[in-house]
Amino acid sequence: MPELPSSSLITEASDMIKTSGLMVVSTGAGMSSESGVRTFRGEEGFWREYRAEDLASIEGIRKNPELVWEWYRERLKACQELEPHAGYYSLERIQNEKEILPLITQNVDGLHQKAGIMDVIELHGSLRTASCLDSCGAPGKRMTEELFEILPPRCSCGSILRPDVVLFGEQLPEQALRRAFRLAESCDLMMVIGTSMVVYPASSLPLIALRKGVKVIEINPEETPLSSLDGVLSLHGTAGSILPEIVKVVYGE
Ligand code: BJW
Repeated sequence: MPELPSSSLITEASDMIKTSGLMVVSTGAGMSSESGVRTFRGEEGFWREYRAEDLASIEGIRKNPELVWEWYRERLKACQELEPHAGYYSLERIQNEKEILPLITQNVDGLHQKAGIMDVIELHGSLRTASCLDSCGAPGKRMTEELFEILPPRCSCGSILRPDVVLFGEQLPEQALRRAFRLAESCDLMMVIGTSMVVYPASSLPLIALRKGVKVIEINPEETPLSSLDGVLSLHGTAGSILPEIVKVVYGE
């Protein structure tokens, strides 16, 4: 069993949630790790095995499209087979009990939606579709098994397809980013779960909230650049163990 933070810290976080108005949740790869999705950084992360620039960049796709598409094929297969863990259902419960609050995520795996969480703002896109690397204007294609029969998959114009995720150096989807910034500026509590806080601009969201005097609850087994900042209640542990404990205290069951 993963270690839990002291019950007084869980109570403190629960009180903050109970008394908050607009609470915003922002998640990263660590949210999915107990469902079996690999994170990017850290001991078990993808970037221990691959170079980020080889896989998560336009140059990487152009240079070795087969390698990049094999990686996405494996990830898509895993995501389709995996199920949300208890922490997702805790977030869904909080979302339903408080009011329908949007949830901001850097994840592309669709697990929040699988758990019934609504209004998910996907900052880094998703694994649902792929589109022309050369932006020919043809409609995007759904990422299904057939798409992976011949690698790399191609657009009807003959160019290579690229997954509709945000790669390094690319702009984030404008509307999603605008909504996320607006929420960071207007919320009165933010919960940040399972991100190393190193990838901009997602990493700036809690900093915006803190600058406005808003408290931030962080859930992460490791220290991050956020953990020791003033205004941050840092709960050291995993999403799958801490979130159900918080829900128990907030809703008394
Ligand atoms: C648990 C847990 C459990 C484990 N419970 N927790 C210099 C040159 C060029 C660019 C830049 C530069 N300096 C800065 C930039 C900008 C760049 C950036 O930030 N780079 C940094 C790495 C330095 N950002 C961008 O390029 C972004 N675009 C942009 O800024 O546009 C404007 C611009 C353009 C050009 C120049 C400058 C500005 C785009 C970023 C796109 C990121 N893309 C990826 C791949 C997405 C597609 C895909 O998934 O296939 O997004 S990379 C990867 O990192 C992925 C993630 O969403 C992202 C963040 O990772 P995350 O979620 O934080 O995961 P990890 O693995 O890092 O951490 C997991 C955490 O969970 C850890 O802390 C664990 O402890 C914890 N954990 N188990 C709770 N059970």
